[in-house]
Amino acid sequence: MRTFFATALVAMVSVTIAMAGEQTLTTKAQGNCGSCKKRITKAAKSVDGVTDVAWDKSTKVLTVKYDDAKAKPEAIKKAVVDAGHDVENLKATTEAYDELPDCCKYRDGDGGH
Ligand SMILES: [Cu+2]
Repeated sequence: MRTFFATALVAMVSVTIAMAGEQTLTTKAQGNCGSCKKRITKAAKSVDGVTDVAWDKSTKVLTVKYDDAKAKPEAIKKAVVDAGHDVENLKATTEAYDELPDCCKYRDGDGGH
């Protein structure tokens, strides 16, 4: 019985270690269309340690899986903001925003769709 518990404990600890590195960041990123999606995804993926990125055009929800030993949520958000897309609590600079094609301008009063 003692061996069983020891084995179970070792198994649990191993699983915890294996999962420790992977984190999920969920935030919102502003955008309109398929090219926004590409741009946002590409920006987030450019951060070292990011393993998976998903962005939903209609809900604006950005989900990023990353290895927290390499990537930090702030760095991921900054990469997206630098590409011109506002995220929760962080705005793109006017310069970065102005770089966006007209169809991708998501701020009010900028035309867009
Ligand atoms: Cu767009």
